[in-house]
Amino acid sequence: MAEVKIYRTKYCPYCDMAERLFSSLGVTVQKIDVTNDPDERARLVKETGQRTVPQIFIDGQSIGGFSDANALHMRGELAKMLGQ
Ligand SMILES: N[C@@H](CCC(=O)N[C@@H](CS)C(=O)NCC(=O)O)C(=O)O
Repeated sequence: MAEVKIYRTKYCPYCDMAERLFSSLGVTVQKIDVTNDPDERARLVKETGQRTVPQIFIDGQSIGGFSDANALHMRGELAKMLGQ
């Protein structure tokens, strides 16, 4: 099973939707709350080029936010990335 990490903030509807999406696929995700961690947020911006949360990684590879993950899911590509 692939390792999924979701960087999120405390009050974040898109983060909640991302967690629900992976949960619906039976995947346990590692949640990293960066609400009070500006250094980690800055590192994420540098790594992903995106300023929003969630930022989702599958086996260390950035796949973007919820809408990106959902688009992969709709195209049937997310399950493959998850090794399902
Ligand atoms: N298209 C993005 C939208 C994400 C988004 O707008 N997230 C909000 C929080 S729910 C955000 O990061 N707002 C800017 C901020 O908190 O700095 C996605 O689907 O992940």
